[in-house]
This record gives sequence, C-alpha cells and structure tokens, in this order.
Amino acid sequence: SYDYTKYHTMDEISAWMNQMERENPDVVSSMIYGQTYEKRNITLLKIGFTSATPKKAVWMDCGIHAREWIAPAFCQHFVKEILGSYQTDPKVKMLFENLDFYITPVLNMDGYIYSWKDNTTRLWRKSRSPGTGDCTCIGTDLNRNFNANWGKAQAVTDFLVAHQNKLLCYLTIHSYGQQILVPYGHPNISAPNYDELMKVGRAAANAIKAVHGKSYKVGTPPDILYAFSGGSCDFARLTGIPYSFTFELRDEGKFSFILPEDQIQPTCEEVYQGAMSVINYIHDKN
Ligand code: 0X9
Ligand code: ZN
Repeated sequence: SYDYTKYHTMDEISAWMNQMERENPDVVSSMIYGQTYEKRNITLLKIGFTSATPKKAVWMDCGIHAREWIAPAFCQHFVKEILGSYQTDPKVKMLFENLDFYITPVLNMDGYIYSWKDNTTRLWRKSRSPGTGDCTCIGTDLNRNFNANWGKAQAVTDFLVAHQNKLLCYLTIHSYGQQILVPYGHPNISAPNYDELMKVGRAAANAIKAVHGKSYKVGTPPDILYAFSGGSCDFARLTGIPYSFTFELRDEGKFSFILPEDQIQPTCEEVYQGAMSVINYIHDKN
C-alpha cells in the first residue's frame, strides 16, 4: 500500500490520485482545471457527498513552490485521513455532507518534477516557464503573480473567481517556518475580518501544538515574515473568500526545505489538526 511517510515522485502522486478516485467513487472525483507551461494537466480532487442542493466549499493547494516537498505530502495525508474517517467520525461525516473539498496535491507540477531531477535542482522554487522580455532566465514565482495574469497562477485565479460564491475557505500549504499567515502581504492594509482570522489562526496553532508540542507563529506576512505582493492567499481574500490562510510547515530552519522523511508523519499529524480546527470553525459558523 501507499507509503505516506515517504516523499513521492509526480508519477507516483498522479497514480495515487487515480487510485483515490477509483477506490472512493461515491465521494471522490477529479477535475482538470488548467495546464502547466510544460502541458501537464493540473488536477484537483473534489471530495464530499454529492448533494442535490449547492454546497459550500474549502480549497486546499499544496506545492505552489517546487522544493517544499512536505506540502504535497501533507495534501496526500489530509486526503487519506478524511477518506479513512468520514464513515466512522461523525464530525468528518458532517463536513462531507455540508462541504466540498477541492484539493490540489501538486500545483506546480513542472517545478516539482524539476526539483526531483538531481541534486543541483532540488532547491528549485518557481515554475518552468520562460521569463518575459529579453531575460533568459527560467521560472515564474507563482506566489508573486496572483495579480498578473500569466503562467500557472492563472488556472487557480480562474477557478477561485468562478467558484468564489461557494468558497468559504482558501488554504495554501508551504514550507518552511512553522507559521500560519493571514492576509495581507502589504504592510498598510488589513483584512476586514483580521481579528477573526487571527482568532481562528491562533486556535489552529493551539491545535497544532497539542499534537507534538511544536510552536507555529500566527500573523500577517509583514508582521512575522516579510512584506510582499502577489500571494495567492491575498488574492483569495481580495476575491471575497472570507477565510484565507497560508500554512508554513516544519521546520524552523535546521533542515529547511530538505525536511527528513522521519518528520513527514508528525508534521502531517499536527497540521491536520490545525487545518481541521480552521475547517470545523468555518463549518460551524456557516
Ligand atoms: O514567500 C512566500 O511566497 C511564502 N513563503 S515561502 O517560503 N513558502 O515561499 C509566504 C506566503 C504568504 N502569503 C500570504 N499570507 N499572503
Ligand atoms: Zn512556498
């Protein structure tokens, strides 16, 4: 069976996605919503009970940045956990009844594959599209281009705008730093529901800490990381999705992007509780 305590190649993850769909036809369907620069299909798993009435939804993407391998590992863990518990855990069952999960395990597929190529490419961050103008450089930072309309960020932009009315929550999974970031990346503007976002973020950090004792800081990027523009989390909030969070997973810098495989399971366990804390809050409020 699939080993969730190891990092997997894109081919393995694609096969795993097919398997999830095949084994859970009642609650999982896949959906292609864009193409990468290298012409791969960007695919999400839609998870939840089918319903005659329209449902609200939760978005989760992993692997915007190629080298952050723990992020796709988390998306896979999350899918495994909810599929393994919705029949027995009444809380997860209720989520399946009232919400759809839209989960993209690897958004930047081209970059992810490139980061698997060899030791010299392991730390690749961006997409693999060529730069514009006369620059010969390759790669677009997909988390700086959510207001400019190019590359792969476009597929997510289109999806979020098209589904904006039903999306309650946008979660984007990154590493590293152990942080829960709330909008915005700009130092002088704050979200209209900033206080509530901080409250929900702090509750998630407490849920994380309760699992293995790890501390995750909560705040806006300028307050606890650095100011920047064009992040997906900002775009989601600006578009009208009320709850938008960036999770920066382990660690705090010792191994940074090369998080050892023996930390996959504990990291995923704690962040699962953090994400569920956010999702349950949003579910109960709506
Ligand atoms: O710089 C980034 O894109 C993210 N950090 S990373 O080291 N994973 O590259 C931070 C994204 C935070 N985004 C918002 N909260 N807007
Ligand atoms: Zn990142």
